[in-house]
Amino acid sequence: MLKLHHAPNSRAGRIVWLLEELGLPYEINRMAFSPKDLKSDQHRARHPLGRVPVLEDGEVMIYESGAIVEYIIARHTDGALKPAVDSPEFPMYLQWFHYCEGMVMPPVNTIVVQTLLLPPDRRDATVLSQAQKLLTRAWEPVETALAGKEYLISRFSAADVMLGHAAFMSRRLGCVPETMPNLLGYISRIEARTAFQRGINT
Ligand SMILES: N[C@@H](CCC(=O)N[C@@H](CS)C(=O)NCC(=O)O)C(=O)O
Repeated sequence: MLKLHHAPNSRAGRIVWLLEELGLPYEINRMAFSPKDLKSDQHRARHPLGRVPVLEDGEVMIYESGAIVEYIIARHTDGALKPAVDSPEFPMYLQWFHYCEGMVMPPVNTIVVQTLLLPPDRRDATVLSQAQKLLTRAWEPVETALAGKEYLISRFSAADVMLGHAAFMSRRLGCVPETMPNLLGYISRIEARTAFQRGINT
């Protein structure tokens, strides 16, 4: 059975969400979001940087949330939640799927570090405000792309699992401006999905 190495309030929620959307059986190794669990020798043997998510599938051990999503779709479905390679929607599917970790999550990471993880005396207001500006700018093309659409392509897809989760996290950090109604509506639709709720509440 698929085994997900997990910590709460992390990108591991994306994988729970995907598994729930697909109705696949899985088990969870629950760890605390703390160095004691994540930086243990046992977990570093799964992920050298001691991060989550990590997926175990028999002999396979794989990390990077996007790679895990691709892996599950390729090995455990017959192409669910992904347009066919020759579909006109395939390029945009790929773009938004990778835009998540490529463009959105780097400033999100900085904001988390500068507002939650660092002790107050080590936080840097300039670094924080640069990251907030970068993140707002990164959402602008998504706001435009979502005009008149429910999801990133014409139906719910794994690109939404990636970027939708990042949008939810950004909103939680107070970094989705009220001037982006398409994105805010999109986040509400994401939040209404039962599988998503399981993903973030696991
Ligand atoms: N690009 C990686 C990022 C993995 C990552 O940074 N995960 C965070 C949780 S969202 C983590 O494990 N942080 C713990 C730490 O940095 O000690 C992915 O998408 O899986």
